Amino acid sequence: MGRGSGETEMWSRGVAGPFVRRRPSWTRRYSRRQAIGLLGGSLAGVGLLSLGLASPAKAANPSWATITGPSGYSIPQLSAVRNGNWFDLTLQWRIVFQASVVNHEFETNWVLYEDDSTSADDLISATVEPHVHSAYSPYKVFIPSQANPSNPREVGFRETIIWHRDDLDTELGGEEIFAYVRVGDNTTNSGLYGIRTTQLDLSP
Ligand SMILES: [Ca+2]
Ligand SMILES: [Ca+2]
Repeated sequence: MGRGSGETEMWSRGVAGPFVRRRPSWTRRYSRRQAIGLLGGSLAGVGLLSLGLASPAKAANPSWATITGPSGYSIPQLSAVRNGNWFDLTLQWRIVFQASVVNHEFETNWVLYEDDSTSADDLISATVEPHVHSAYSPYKVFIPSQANPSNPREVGFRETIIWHRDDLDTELGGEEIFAYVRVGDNTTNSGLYGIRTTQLDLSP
């Protein structure tokens, strides 16, 4: 799975700048999926485990790279454009590598979640035809010195994938949508490290 309708392009930009974190919502809400019995907390927990983020040590930048945002942003940026019942979710991220690893092979992708303060976060797969796909975007495999020969320490990504409003609507009230951007060094079999993106407040 995971093909989706995403488009990928590689690009590079300048230095990152300041980022203002949104205030979290403290409003208690009940999961729509829990209410109608489709998805319990245990399933969401499986998603977290398979993400490899159950281990806190991995929910961070590795020593050999920094996952950052596009030009002007210090963390990956998630944005949405609504088209009727569908949302185009776009993720922009950039990975800044240590000079010693620019000839290694890496993989990167992202995974979409809905923040839930009262149970495990919901992993959001796309189940509505014709854009059925995994919550995990397809892996992009690359070698920095080949992906960006003029500046191999920085490789940028931009990807747009479609979700239906019914999949994004995981609870009563609005949704706190975010993603983890993940990177792993295939040359050293480092495992995956993940950085959380900005949060989108949607009302799908
Ligand atoms: Ca929530
Ligand atoms: Ca909702």
